[in-house]
Amino acid sequence: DPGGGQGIIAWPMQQRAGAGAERQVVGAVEVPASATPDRSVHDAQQRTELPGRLVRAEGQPPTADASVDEAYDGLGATWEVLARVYGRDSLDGRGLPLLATVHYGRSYDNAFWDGRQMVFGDGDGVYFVGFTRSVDVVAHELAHGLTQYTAGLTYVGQPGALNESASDVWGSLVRQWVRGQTVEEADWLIGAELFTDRVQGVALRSMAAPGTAYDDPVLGRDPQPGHMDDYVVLPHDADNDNGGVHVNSGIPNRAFHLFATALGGHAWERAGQVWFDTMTTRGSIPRDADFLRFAAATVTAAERRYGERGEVEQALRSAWAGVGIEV
Ligand code: ASN
Ligand code: ZN
Repeated sequence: DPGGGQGIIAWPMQQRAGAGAERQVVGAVEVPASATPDRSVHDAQQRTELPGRLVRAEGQPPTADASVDEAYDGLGATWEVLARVYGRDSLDGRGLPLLATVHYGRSYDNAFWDGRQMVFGDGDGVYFVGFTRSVDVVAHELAHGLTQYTAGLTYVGQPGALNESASDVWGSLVRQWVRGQTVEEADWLIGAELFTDRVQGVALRSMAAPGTAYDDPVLGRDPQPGHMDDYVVLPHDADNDNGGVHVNSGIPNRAFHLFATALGGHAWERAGQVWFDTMTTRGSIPRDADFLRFAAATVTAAERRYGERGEVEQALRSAWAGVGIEV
């Protein structure tokens, strides 16, 4: 395959740790309206030394480089959602500076969070374009940092798939917020801008319909299940995506989609708030939480914020049941 790894994307050799929208405030607001993010975007100039050359610091004007500006804007959108919607100042809740590097490596078909910063490849140009094109992918990588500072979910097996899914949830929420979309208007796709025309597929993943994002002679077929009956059991090693963390994430992804669409409106409001509370409340879930443990914690979070046996809890239990998890 073009990436040389298993499946559609070359996962890094060693696993790294780890306009028009209505900006409605639904959570506790702890971030002053005057606060701003602290972004810096670097250019690796096709090499792999990090962070590379600083090309755009906070407050500086757009550059002539689309990758730099897409990364800068994507970091900004993610920071805005965390701050304005959920009242959290950056990944650590204390204004952590946001670092990104673009033009990482040559024809690099991926993006990642290395435990300290986001890194984006340009894609090979044959199957993939630059990985900053999709704002949800920028937010996905940033969200790995949020998970690192909060729930700390171990990146293997079910907790790993929950870690991946949480990044897709934040990614999609940021995409929807930037576009001002309701749950019905949203496409629920991750990486919809990353494929070249040659690829038979619409995106890297679909949260609404896992397993249907692509089916291509070269890239293969989207391997994601959307129900526990189809859970993919893989060895828990790096050659097998740490037990299919990017595969089985389809199950909690679809649970979130079912939950958000049952509630209607904007997904970042009640549905997103329940996921945010679950991920960021100390002691809510252990680092090695499995799907059932996580699902139970979302119910607790929903009860705390929206009351017991209400509409939100009802929608949530039905959503989990819809993917084969009874809580
Ligand atoms: N793009 C992948 C991700 O963020 C890279 C990785 O860490 N396996 O999940
Ligand atoms: Zn990820």
